[in-house]
Amino acid sequence: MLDLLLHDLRIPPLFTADIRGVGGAASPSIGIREGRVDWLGPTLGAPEAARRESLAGRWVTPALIDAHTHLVFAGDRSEEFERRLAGESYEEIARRGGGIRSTVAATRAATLDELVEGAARRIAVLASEGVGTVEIKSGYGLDRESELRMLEAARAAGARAGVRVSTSLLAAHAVPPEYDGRPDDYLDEVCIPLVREAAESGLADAVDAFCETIAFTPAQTRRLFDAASEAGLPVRLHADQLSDLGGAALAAEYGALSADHLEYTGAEGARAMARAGTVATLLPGAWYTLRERRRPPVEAFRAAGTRMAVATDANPGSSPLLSLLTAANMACIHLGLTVPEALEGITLHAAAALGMAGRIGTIAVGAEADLAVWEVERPAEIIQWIGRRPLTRRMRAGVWR
Ligand code: DI6
Ligand code: FE
Repeated sequence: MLDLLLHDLRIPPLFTADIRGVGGAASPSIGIREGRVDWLGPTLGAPEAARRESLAGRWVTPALIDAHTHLVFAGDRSEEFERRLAGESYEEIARRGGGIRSTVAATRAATLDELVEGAARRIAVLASEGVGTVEIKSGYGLDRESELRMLEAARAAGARAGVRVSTSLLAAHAVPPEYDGRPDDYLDEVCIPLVREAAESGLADAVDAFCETIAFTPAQTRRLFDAASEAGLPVRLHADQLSDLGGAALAAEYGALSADHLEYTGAEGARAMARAGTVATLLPGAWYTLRERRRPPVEAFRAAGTRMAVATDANPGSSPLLSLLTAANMACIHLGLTVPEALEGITLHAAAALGMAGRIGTIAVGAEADLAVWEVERPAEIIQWIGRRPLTRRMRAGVWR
């Protein structure tokens, strides 16, 4: 017997393709048991349920997934925002000790409680738009204690906000001041031991790095990824954001879950990612905020069959964006995605980017009952509008939030 049967609802074809009887069914319904989707099919002939609920003909999608954020941090970077408006570049500010490093100083000084509080508030904003799962990175601690505190804060903030959290250890985000000019020592003494510790404690679900001229070289990234492989943690990479260092191909070589940003990635990198099953996570919020010109090679991803996700990259510097729907809209307007591609990018493919395909980001038997219900005539309206908030309800593991 089902716990709950949701009926009188519509499911976009994108999410019913593999489900026999639902795509074509005039009146599909979703059966839920113990927090998971247990049954899908036409309402007529549905199994018995303890409770039945009509959704009054509304559209239902999987709850949305934001597969790349830096939501745990302290401090404020609005002064940097103004400096960039006055003409200074992101790289110049970073080289002068601002940027990521200024958030590091504030984050190191913050308590666990302060970090949880701030992150939970930001997660709640994403959730109010229909987000049910968020990836959160460390990377503003850059020492053992502060990085672990960030990961702990990410988990606690998710629990407080009622959202699933997937964590990534991003100790290799920047070189901290005490290791100035000694990035390899920082890797050997802090990042690599942390990979092992985060794997053993279960605090990190993956390892991430910033492979860039202002951060870590491909050779340093490889050393970190070798440690991750040894520790049994999957990897993802901030790749080819500001220059082409071959980051996409490097990520693919390590079977990365995702490579993210990718503005400078070429067709060869796109093909390597497709072969490895590495998801291309597009981050139009950073592209917009930094006024980038160069666009990620969406055509090449399509041609190669590289799956594309869309995420906010929410952070206090390069992407102060707490709206996944706005990111999806920007991915269409600025980067050239179609509406179905954008919808897949914040559900199915975002789940793949987290190594959780089949479990979230889909409406399928066996998947978590993480759902979003929308007040729109057509699903495309979810992506079309900015600031409209078309969500009416969100369900997590079978419970309305
Ligand atoms: N790329 C980004 O977009 C963020 N980190 C990264 O490696 C920016 C983080 C920040 O500016 O604070
Ligand atoms: Fe990022």
